[in-house]
Amino acid sequence: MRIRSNLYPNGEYLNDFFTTTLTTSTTTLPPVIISSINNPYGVNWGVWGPSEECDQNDYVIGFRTKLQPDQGAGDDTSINGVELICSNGKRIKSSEGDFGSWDTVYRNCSNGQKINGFSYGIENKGSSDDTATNVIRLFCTGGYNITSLEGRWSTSIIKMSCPYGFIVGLRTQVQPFQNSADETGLNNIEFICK
Ligand SMILES: [Ca+2]
Ligand SMILES: [Ca+2]
Repeated sequence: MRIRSNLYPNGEYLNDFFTTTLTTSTTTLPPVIISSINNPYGVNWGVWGPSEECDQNDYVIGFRTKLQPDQGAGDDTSINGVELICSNGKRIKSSEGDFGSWDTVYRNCSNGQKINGFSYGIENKGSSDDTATNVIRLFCTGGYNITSLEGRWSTSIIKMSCPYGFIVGLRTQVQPFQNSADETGLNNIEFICK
């Protein structure tokens, strides 16, 4: 509070000589990884691909999945890949399995909403034809999910949300080609929140 002092009859005030510039410091929180790796079945076949991120200050606005359709009596793998689209149009993905095909379109949140979580559906281990990941859905900040191609053998669904920030990148774990043994394609996924 500025107090006019009688000691300065010309209206001068001591603080006038010490101009302070307030700097608003922005607290940068560290990135957080949210991952399916601690899934209840211990589904964990394969190796992790590279971590991929949107450009600085961009964020994910949509995605699509790569799905092998139901092979009937043949060996199934269900989801084989996930590709994200960033707010500047850049597309990012980590490793992908060999089977199936990509959704023909990207599934985006409406009105440029950001994404702050995912759900992950997996099949329990132990059948002679395991498939691992069957469902990946993303949560838009408006409170609804976006979906792409999905398999039908999920026996458990996990939901995970960013503790703060929004999804800006990913990494996927994919089982390498087994050469006609029981293939599973994509096993786990992690997202980077910033
Ligand atoms: Ca099958
Ligand atoms: Ca299989």
